[in-house]
Amino acid sequence: MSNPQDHPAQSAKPFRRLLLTGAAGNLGQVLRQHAKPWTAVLRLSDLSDPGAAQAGEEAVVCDLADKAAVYDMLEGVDAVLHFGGRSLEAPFEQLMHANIQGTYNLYEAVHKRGIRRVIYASSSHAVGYYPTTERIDADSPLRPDGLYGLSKCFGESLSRYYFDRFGVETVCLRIGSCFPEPRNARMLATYLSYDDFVELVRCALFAPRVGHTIVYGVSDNRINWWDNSKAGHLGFVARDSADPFAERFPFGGAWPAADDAGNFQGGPFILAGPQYE
Ligand code: NAI
Ligand code: 15L
Repeated sequence: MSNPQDHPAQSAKPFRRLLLTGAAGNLGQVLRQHAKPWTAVLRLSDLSDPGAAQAGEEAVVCDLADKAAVYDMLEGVDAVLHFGGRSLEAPFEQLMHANIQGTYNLYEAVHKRGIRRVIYASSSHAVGYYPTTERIDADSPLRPDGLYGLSKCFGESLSRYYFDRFGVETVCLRIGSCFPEPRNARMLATYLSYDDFVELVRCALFAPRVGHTIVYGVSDNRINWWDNSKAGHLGFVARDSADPFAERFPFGGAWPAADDAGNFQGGPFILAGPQYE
């Protein structure tokens, strides 16, 4: 692995080396396009090959569940953008491997390497069992809507512990639905545009002090379930909105039954969890 001093032309950048996990995934690819001004070297990591490293990049194929490999991968890193892992509901063993063991390995290595800050891709599914009629904030008790959401609760609590015990700062991004455009009526509330997403990550990385912060990753949508007033210190201001897409998803007059998944913020994830007879 190269040394930051090997890149003197880029030494004016704020960070010497940032690690991006999940670099081959959807959001990892978005960040790869935008993170270069932040760091002399962007270390790209994933289970899948993130593709050839370009100028100012390094590529490391690594399974987050491999503790020794994760420790090696964190050598020389200043801060971590942690976007790797299972991103949907899945059998527990898979979530355990990637999201629970993987995130634990990451924080252990972060602490042992003396790294001061992690931006952690949590999910709104950590709180997906709140009804859509309720507005929640960073202090609302966790209400996961499945095993995937539960694995994100683990990451949030793990990062809380590593801050309280060791002072490792984390911003937990409870991302809503980050795609090029909203895909359904639920996303009129949960949509996060790519531009707003990159700005949120930038704010989380560069705010002078973050301690342990929970922030909802959501654009400035008129339908608004999430109150970000406790994350004002990040300075994040969403510029985009799902509202221009609203006419694509008109209300059809079909009121959901009281126990319908559509009544919950997690929407279809509620029905994607383990099924019992
Ligand atoms: P994605 O599924 O496209 O990317 C995840 C990446 O993690 C993949 O490239 C995969 O190969 C990698 N990965 C999986 N298991 C791994 C392991 N054991 N070791 C190393 N790498 C592993 O997901 P996406 O959409 O890019 O999401 C990124 C993160 O953001 C995920 O943690 C996801 O839970 C979170 N998130 C995303 C949202 C969205 O709207 N895209 C919403 C809420 C949370
Ligand atoms: C998530 O947590 C997923 O990672 C993402 O793929 C979307 O499904 C998103 O939630 C959502 O709720 O739309």
